[in-house]
Amino acid sequence: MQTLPNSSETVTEVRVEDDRTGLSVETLKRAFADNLFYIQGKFPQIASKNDFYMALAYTVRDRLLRRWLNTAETYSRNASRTVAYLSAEFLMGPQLGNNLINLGIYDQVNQAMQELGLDLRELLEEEEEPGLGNGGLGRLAACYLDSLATLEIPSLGYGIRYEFGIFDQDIKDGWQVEITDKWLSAGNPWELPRPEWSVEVKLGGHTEKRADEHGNFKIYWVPNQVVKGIPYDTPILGYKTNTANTLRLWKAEAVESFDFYAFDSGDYLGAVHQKTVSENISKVLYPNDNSAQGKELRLAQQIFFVSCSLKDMMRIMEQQKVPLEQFPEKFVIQLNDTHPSVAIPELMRLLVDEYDMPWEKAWGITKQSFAYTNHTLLPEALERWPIGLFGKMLPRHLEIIYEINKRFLDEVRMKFPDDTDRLRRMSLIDESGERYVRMAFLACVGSYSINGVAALHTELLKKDVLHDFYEMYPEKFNNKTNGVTPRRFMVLSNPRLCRLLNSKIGDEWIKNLYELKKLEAFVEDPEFRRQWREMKLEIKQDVADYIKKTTDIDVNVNSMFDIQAKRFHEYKRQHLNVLHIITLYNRIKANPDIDITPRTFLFGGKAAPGYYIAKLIIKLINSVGDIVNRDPDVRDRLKVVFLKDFNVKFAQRIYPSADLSEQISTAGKEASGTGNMKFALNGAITIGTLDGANVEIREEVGAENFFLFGLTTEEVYALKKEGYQPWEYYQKDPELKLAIDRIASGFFSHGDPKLFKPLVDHLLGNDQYMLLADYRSYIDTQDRVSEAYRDIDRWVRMSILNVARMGKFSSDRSIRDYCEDFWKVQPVNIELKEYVQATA
Ligand code: B1N
Repeated sequence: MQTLPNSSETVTEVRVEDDRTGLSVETLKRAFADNLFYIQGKFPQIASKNDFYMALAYTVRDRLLRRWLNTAETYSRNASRTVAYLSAEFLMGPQLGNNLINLGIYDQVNQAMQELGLDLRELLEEEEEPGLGNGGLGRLAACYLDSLATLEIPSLGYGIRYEFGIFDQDIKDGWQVEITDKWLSAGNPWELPRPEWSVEVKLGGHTEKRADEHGNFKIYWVPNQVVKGIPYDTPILGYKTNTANTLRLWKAEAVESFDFYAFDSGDYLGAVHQKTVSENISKVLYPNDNSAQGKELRLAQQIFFVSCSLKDMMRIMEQQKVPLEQFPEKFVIQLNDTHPSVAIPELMRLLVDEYDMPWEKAWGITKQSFAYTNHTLLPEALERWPIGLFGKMLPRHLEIIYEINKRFLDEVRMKFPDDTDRLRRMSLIDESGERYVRMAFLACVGSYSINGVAALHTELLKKDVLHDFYEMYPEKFNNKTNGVTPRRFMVLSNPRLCRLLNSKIGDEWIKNLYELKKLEAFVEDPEFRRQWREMKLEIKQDVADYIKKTTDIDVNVNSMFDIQAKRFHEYKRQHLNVLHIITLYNRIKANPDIDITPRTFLFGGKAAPGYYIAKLIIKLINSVGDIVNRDPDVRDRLKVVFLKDFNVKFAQRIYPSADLSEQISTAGKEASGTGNMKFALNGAITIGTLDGANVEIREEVGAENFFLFGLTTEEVYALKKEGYQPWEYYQKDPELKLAIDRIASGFFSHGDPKLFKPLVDHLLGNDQYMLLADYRSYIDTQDRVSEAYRDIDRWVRMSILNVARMGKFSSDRSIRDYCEDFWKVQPVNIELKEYVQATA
């Protein structure tokens, strides 16, 4: 017990160090035992693994809370300018390990658990991850929250607390089977509900023009449904800072848990039904990556979380006594794609209808508050809402969009007189057939900044999808190449690599990833290369053990681990990878003694449940694996493994083990990619097209350390234009022909030629993603990869240089760029205060 300077005789003051804040092994052990007893209500002999996990999670949460409250108090006192990151998805992954790293107490906790006879790794495994996202877009939001906190930037993540996140994937008979993700069933120790900050959101109904009490005509929205949003807060701690920001996710509930009126009138079931309808809004994440569904419930989700978030920002301003006019000074709202873009008309509605602000003033505030990130060029992923559906759910917002559009088209007319075709092209309403609201265009008009997520992607936005908007507002366009957090994807996931790095260059790189450059000095050191090689082998052995345990397949750790792990989509071309596997297999069948570099092909990833061809590609991989893995001619030189249920937890396990990273999308289709960065940061060499951030990765690591193949974006466009004939490639290339014939003949489907026919027809028919055009270049490049891998010392050099030169791809760099370029927000230092309790 420590006495403080001002303590008197009668009052003993104790530091609240102790069990809720202390970081020593002894204190951690005591706190853990205490939480097991008082929160889980268990004694060790009867505690389950989940009880132990929960006790540890609460022990860690206690240590976050002091930083969290200090941070909130500081922001509130300073009324700090704040980034509000609006995203329909936050793919956070497990929280415990990351919080241990960021608190800097991983080793202490590890020891504490050991001394209690528990295994920290097992407890980490116990956590059910919050999978509230599909893939790259949702994971990017999570990496950005980590970097925002690490850089001490005041920020709030706003999203939806889906009861069911992305489905769990099982594989039955080679096919994907979806299982609902009940991530909340064992309780979530990381969140705090804040019912006192609940808000109401209106839906449906109609609008009316009526005189107010002063006789002025106003528009009133008469909704036919009201739902309540309840915020659930999760602390987001920065790496070795005191900053703990907030992720605020909204859960939907019925306004009255029981509708007494309906009950009185006898409509008991109707009343209960209304409750179900409300709760459905935050029930489940839409499981589509890179495709828009146009479903009513999805629009309800969007307006729901957006309206809750904007009202929450207004509450914060009121609490901090910041006048509403200063909205753009207090907040910058980053729109993570168009999913939250209905925020633009919603902010207008709040200002004009609810705060009686004149239109011009409200519009001035709105367009200074929003910044829009586009994440895709795929036409099927660009959101557009049928006018009928939109107006039925959001009648007032539709009127507001019409008004925005009218004024916007006047502006266009002014800048480009007598250009009616341009007006038609740029209108926020697509009138070419059934009428739609074009959300990307709305986001462009309502934002002061528009960015793509990799240099090439931004150029293509300017040239193509948003070309007219670029001509209209060139000053709004800018690039922000994606990044990933080295805390989760190196420190936490790859301790062996980190130990080796730290032994050579210290640990500054964790906060300043460009420090990795210092590794280059060691690339000529044979002892270092030996250590590097040994490290990789150990990691591969772990993964091999895992594969054996989960699939019963034996893999050779000296074979090249060739990995493609990402969502399944035709444009990502997992089936091009399969064509390579089949080609190697065919070479072995033609000449069983052929000298081939042994490879283990690993696949992981989910397909959208309604995406038939993507699911068929999963089935194809498993079918090819069944043949290749069992064929005695192969003599274990090739193995094909599909690892089910690729999620964040699993990704962390798999990235470190890769020798080769497959980034093989059709040029011009992958906006950025972030898996490409995670692999390279863990020492994999990339085989890839000039697509997304691959272009910049290659620039950084050097062309000699990157395996490039395939058509460029321009070549793709040109070939499409001149009339691409996949059939000709098939006819001209015997290896290609044989590979496709093998699939078509039923060789991999127990003689059934029908099973994979839809896939074969796609390829030989129009081959939208140009696999056949890129096949030869891919195969030849893979042959060079195989050659390179035989010179393992050369390979290790390439691996080291990849890691050394990947500094650019930290999400810290991305976030710094956002801050300096257009968020214009400064770090705020958080002092860690000793909370002092006086006891008599
Ligand atoms: O966003 C990532 C990029 O690295 C990827 O290249 C890109 O494909 C991905 C609708 C999306 N773009 N669009 C989506 C997700 C869900 C949905 O309902 C679209 N995901 C991306 C991060 O920038």
